[in-house]
Amino acid sequence: MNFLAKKAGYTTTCLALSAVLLSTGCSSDNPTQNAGERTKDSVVVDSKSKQKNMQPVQEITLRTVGDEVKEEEEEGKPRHKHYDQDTIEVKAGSVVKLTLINEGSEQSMIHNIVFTRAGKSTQVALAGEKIGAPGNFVPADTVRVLAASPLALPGQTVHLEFTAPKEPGFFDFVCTYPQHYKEMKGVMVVK
Ligand SMILES: [Cu+2]
Repeated sequence: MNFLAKKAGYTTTCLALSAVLLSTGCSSDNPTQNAGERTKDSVVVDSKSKQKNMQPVQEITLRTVGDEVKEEEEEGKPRHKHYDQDTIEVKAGSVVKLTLINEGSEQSMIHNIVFTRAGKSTQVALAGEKIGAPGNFVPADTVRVLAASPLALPGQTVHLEFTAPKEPGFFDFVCTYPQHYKEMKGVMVVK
């Protein structure tokens, strides 16, 4: 935006404000104030045209449901632990704000969510087991691990924020609490 356009926009704001407040305090002589007010305008008035330039934010809620399968229930309706979605779609390069709600009730239903490179979730989970509880069962492996949430105890909710990869592709997600990776996993599609 060139200076003239900026100034024109600011003047319009001044006129609008003056009409409402009967204020004569608008002055174009103060560039700092001008810039500040333009920023506010951009968010409130001009949000649609600005959105293209902003990093998109994507909010995702995932629940962990079910407990351990008891032997007598295996034939009937299994209620083993799992994420309520096995596929997540995110926009490439977006800020992902993920909420993980642990709806399990048994003591061993401690969960997290760890995003890994495609096909690496089991490796990461097994490496996480060795790290143990002090390290939240997440290996310090920035090559295979993209992002990891804290652990959520039964009934707890935890949050994780990360930037999705810029290139479209597939990633895995998995719970790295010991032995949970067999049932608790899914795929993140970056579009
Ligand atoms: Cu788990």
